[in-house]
Amino acid sequence: MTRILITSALPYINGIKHLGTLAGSMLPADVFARFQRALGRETLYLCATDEHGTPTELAAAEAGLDPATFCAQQHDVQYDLGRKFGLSWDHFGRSSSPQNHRLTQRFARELWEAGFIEERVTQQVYSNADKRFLPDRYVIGTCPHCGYEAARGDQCENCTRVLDPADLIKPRSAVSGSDDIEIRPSKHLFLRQSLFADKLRLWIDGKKGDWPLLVTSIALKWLDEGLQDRGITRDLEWGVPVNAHEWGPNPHGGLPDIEGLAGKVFYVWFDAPIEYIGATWEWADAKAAEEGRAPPADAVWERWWRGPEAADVTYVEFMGKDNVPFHTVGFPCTLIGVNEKLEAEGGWRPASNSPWKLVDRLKGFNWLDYYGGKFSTSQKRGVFMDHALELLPADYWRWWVTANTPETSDATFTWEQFQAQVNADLADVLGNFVNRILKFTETRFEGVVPSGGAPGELETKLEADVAAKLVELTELMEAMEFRKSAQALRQLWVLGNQYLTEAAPWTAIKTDPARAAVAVRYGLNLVALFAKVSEPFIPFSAETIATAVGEGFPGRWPQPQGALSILPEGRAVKAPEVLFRKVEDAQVAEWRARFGGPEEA
Ligand code: B3M
Ligand code: ZN
Repeated sequence: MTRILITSALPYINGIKHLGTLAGSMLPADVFARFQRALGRETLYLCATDEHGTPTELAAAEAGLDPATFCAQQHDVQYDLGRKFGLSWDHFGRSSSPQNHRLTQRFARELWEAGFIEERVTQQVYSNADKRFLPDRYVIGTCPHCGYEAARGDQCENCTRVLDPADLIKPRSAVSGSDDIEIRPSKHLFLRQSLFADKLRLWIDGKKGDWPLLVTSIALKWLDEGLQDRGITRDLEWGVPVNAHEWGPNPHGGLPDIEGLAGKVFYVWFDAPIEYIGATWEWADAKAAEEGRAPPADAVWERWWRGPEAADVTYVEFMGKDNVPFHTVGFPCTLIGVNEKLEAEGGWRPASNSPWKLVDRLKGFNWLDYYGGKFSTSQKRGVFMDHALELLPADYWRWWVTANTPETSDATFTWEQFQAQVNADLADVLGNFVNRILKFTETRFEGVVPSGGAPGELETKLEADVAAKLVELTELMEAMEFRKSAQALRQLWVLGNQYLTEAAPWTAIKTDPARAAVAVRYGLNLVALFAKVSEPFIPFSAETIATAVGEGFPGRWPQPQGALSILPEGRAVKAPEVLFRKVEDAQVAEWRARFGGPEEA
């Protein structure tokens, strides 16, 4: 039996996420997790807020809060919105958790002991006005290449050239605007990634054909450009302290005090992916606490990550394309380094000294944008998770986003296309079908699944068509082809509608009640089937539909044989309230005005 470990890229703590973030990691991960659970596989779907880094410190300051308070609040906001979107996380953790502090420090120690970490003195921009070091992108000035006056220290937005803050003419702080800045030497730790280049290439080459081309090509491009050693510490206050004792006792150990590193923290991209493991530990601790048990031994959560016990785990990661380098190169380097150290210490021994798992399947996505332009928090362009739920139930968004997953290319959200698609698929096809057959059962069959009558040619054909489509859908879901899966699901719904139109129980009832009974029975079984296969996509509506035909929820993923023999004859059923209201033209006009339209793109 396979176990499935699923993680989606960790949303940054600052700010509510827009539909693009949902499309590019969290939602497909959820669809996949729900599908895997329906198959009966032991599944662990984890996510967390990514809480460290300069943007967090600045956002907290802007909100007038210390980072810890700010993050605690924002974590709850994101957790709540995720739940309302039906994201079925087994745990939604925090990269600032004690568990992640411990793991980050432990991995750093192991890398250090193995000689994979080096001390270097780097030149950093210090702002006297802000009393802080400024990361490259928080230094702005005039681009030496094109003269653009608001170029960022890492890259010029205008001519796209990569810059160093020292290149900028008239540099100033993006935080305060002050030009009272200076270059100061500062000591940092570097992970010697270049040592692992060959191992990485071998590993990534082996994933060709298995991972999307988008993913392997981004990863290989990084390797082709020559793998650079990576700075893994920063001059910030909010984060995992580099000098371990500054944080508190860590039974897993941390780095020794290194001169010149007091008060510094690990780089956010060093500790954030480690939180995938941290969240697993948090999950185990939370579960124990809920059941009134003491925190479990490491082995309890490590069985998802290492040792012979993890041999049956398939680890699947979901992310947007910008995150791919960090997951195919950055995080694997951390783990490969730690694993090499363990190996050097006398070969793998079970559990306590076995290697950590690297990702097995990595699904990367292109962008979902808004009328061909970027979603923008600052310019209030596009739909964000909180507003989306004020307008319409979660399933409308889940359906549209999944059906338009930016897999092979970027996709774009427009209100017009959204309206057309949810009205056609959800209201006209699925909603109408469920409603039609259940209402008819109530008025003509006393609200029970009718018995009697023999299936005929129409039913034989329906069974064959449904079985074939179901096989196709199941394969597409296993392959994580979400856009095509949504298409196959829609085609299943259409098959139901076509059948009902042809079988026309409303006509048959007048002349041949037995024929009408057969058609209604098949129709109701289609409803039950739709509830099961729609669950990963539109879980809230699927539950309503399952309940309408007296089925438990969530159900098991159906087998092609017997897919239309779910309901016992005589079972009482009941038409639900309107499943999907249509999106009206007036609403589209209003929302376009409120959230921005093509004009501003
Ligand atoms: N916090 C999300 C982003 O780039 C970033 C992912 C971290 S995954 C470890 O939007
Ligand atoms: Zn420029």
